[in-house]
Amino acid sequence: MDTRRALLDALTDGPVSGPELAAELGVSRAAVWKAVETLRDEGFAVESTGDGYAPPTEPPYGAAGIEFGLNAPYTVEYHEALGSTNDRARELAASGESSVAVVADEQTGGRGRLEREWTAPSGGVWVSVLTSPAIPTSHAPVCTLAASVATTDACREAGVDAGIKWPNDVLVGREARDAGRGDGEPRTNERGGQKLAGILTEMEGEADRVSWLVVGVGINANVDVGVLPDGATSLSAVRGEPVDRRRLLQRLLERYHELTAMPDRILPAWRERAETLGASVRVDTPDGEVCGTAVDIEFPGQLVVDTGDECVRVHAGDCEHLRPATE
Ligand code: BT5
Repeated sequence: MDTRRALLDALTDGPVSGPELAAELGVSRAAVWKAVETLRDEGFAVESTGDGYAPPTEPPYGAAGIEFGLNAPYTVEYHEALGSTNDRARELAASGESSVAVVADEQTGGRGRLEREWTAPSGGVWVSVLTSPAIPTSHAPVCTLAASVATTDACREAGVDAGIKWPNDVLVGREARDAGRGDGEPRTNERGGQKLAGILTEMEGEADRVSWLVVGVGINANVDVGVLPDGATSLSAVRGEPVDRRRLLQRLLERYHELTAMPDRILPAWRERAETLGASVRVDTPDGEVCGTAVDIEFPGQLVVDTGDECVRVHAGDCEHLRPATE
């Protein structure tokens, strides 16, 4: 492990002295000091106290701040602005890197599926996680499902009742919509069912093995709804106040790591959070339109739609909820 990351990890448990750390890591005190300076250069204001080095009270939204206290094995690469974090992650994959989360405050060329544009102004959480999972390429869609669950959970922890729309959207969920109904408080109702986040998964590999996989997640965190396309909303708009992006992103990364390490848990977790299941849907697929009731999700990610005549398995497409599930 590099000294910078070891220092960040050590600081999580409170102040640590230079000599202690040098001994623990088997590096010189000068190397420790250099790591402290590197963190300070990144805007992570390590303090020198009588008890040793202490972390800043409000870690910034940057590489060191996001890695600080992060319980997932990713190195964070942070940019103020980038074309697309997925493009940068693909570059890193080409140079043989893995377990990296590329984060940007703003994207100038954010991409959705099928080369659609993704609006990504400053204030959102725009991240691409590069990994090399030991799975066949045909299983890769399950990683998108894991990312939707992780995103939903991170949004819920931020106090917004989010739910999943197959295949890759996170919306303001059903309960938030219902809660806002008829009580003179239109904030959640008005934006209910609207898109909070989207996911773009890209990969390369041979049939029997993924060589790299990039899961790009965009969450409209602290974003003014006025700059978003119709049908979109943000966490700050729903909450009425900004969200802690650092915590949101850490939770997302931790849940994504947890779930991908235990693939058996992904589908059950997805089902519990899905807005699509039970809903009447219209899915635009490469082979035409499928209409019916979404009844289940199957490994690694196909939606089962009961058309009334038969159950059709849909592997890819754009899904519209015509009527939500009634419970
Ligand atoms: C997605 O595509 O929803 C995938 C979005 C993935 C974005 C992340 S951000 C980090 C990483 N880097 C990238 O360059 N991309 C990923 P899709 O299902 O095709 O939806 C795209 C459609 O969503 C657009 O055509 C717009 O209608 C709408 N849209 C665009 N920007 C949006 C936003 N910020 N919030 C909600 N909807 C948006």
